[in-house]
Amino acid sequence: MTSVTEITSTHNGPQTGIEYASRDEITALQTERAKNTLRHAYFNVPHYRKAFDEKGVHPDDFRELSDLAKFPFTDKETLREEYPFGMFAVPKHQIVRIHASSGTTGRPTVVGYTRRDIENWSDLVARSLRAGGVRAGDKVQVTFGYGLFTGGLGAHYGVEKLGATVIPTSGGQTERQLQIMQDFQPDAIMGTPSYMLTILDRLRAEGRDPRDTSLRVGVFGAEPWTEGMRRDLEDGLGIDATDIYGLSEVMGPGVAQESVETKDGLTIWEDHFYPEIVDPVTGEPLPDGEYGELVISSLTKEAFPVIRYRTHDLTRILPGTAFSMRRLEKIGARNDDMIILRGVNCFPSQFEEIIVEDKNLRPRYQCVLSKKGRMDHLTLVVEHAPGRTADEIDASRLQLRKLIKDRIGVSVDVDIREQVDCGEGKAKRLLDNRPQA
Ligand code: DLL
Repeated sequence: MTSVTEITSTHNGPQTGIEYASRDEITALQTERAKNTLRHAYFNVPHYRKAFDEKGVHPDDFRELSDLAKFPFTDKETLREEYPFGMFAVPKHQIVRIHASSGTTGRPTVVGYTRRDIENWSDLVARSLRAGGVRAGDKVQVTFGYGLFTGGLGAHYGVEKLGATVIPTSGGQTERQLQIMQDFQPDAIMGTPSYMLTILDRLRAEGRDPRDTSLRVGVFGAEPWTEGMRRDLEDGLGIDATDIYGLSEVMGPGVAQESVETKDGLTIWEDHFYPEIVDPVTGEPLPDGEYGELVISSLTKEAFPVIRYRTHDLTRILPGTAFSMRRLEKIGARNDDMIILRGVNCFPSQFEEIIVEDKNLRPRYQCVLSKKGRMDHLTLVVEHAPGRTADEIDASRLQLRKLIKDRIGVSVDVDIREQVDCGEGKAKRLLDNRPQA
């Protein structure tokens, strides 16, 4: 058997152009790598052995990619049960880095990386940045948080790998970010789109023209954002803005990235990840083009292989355009962010799409869930643009309520304020104030 280490090594070093390979080549590579990963997981992680055995499947049952559907899913719950290191597939001394998810609910999930995992991750972030229009020699300000969160360090190593200069400002301290931006003249910036909006608004508040910065491109992700938000950032800052996707359990940023040329969804780097879309309720695999929950299997990871990981992210798979690898449609929602109001399912990003149409409002908002009697009730708290009159704000409140009713079919209260604090990292869009059952 070829070891995972050997097959990984064929794609280290300079770009081989795999992202332009033929579908047949990609399929052959994925098949070989999936087979190795299944064996690696089965023979080195007790959880996978047990889960495969219970389902009556063995890595030898895998012959082609569609066979993957016979294997059990992995979910966050499993990773939590194995806290902290139970899912690691290599001896402890081979782990060179540990990251963890924030763990706002329950225990965090912990992921480990070997030296080669870090190399692959850096390569993929470098590839993502190149697709997003960043070039060797550029200076890149990284405003993702540094620490256990994968955003900061993941981006950092990718920038260096690309041959660009990293400016590791991490998140927050907006005044300082602006100062550094002015003094160091970065060509590109990375961060959450909601934090970039904070930077944009602060530039305006200081009377500076945000289109006059040195920035040429922005690569934003770690949370859902709409086309309207893209327009706001691109027009406001005079930059090209693209979307980067990833999740700590699967690697971190750089699992998928949008091309600056096409801006039509995110190419998933299929030489390292195998995507599936499944029905979120039944778990049945769905064909390309249909909406459902994204499930990802890693194909080269050594320390922390993941088999059919349920991301809870809702999207669909589309054919390649800028690259031969397939795309994910921009991820608008997670199924656990779904709000059900009198039987109507809705997501925070649907409200964002309407908010960005109104020049009196800023896409800084929160959905606050409460109870009115026995019914769930939603108040949409939104920030208004500076200097708006009481009449303008009133008109926007009525208009927003009406558009939400007309387009989404739900009645909500709208509360427009001068400031809405959504945090400096990932924006917290949903606040559940309902009494616990
Ligand atoms: O957010 C990794 C990351 C860092 C991605 C920086 C991109 C940039 P986690 O904290 O584990 O990892 O959160 C992963 O964030 O399942 C999605 O729900 C959401 N998410 C990440 N990127 C996007 C995106 C990082 N581009 C979870 N669009 C994922 C929409 C995103 N949602």
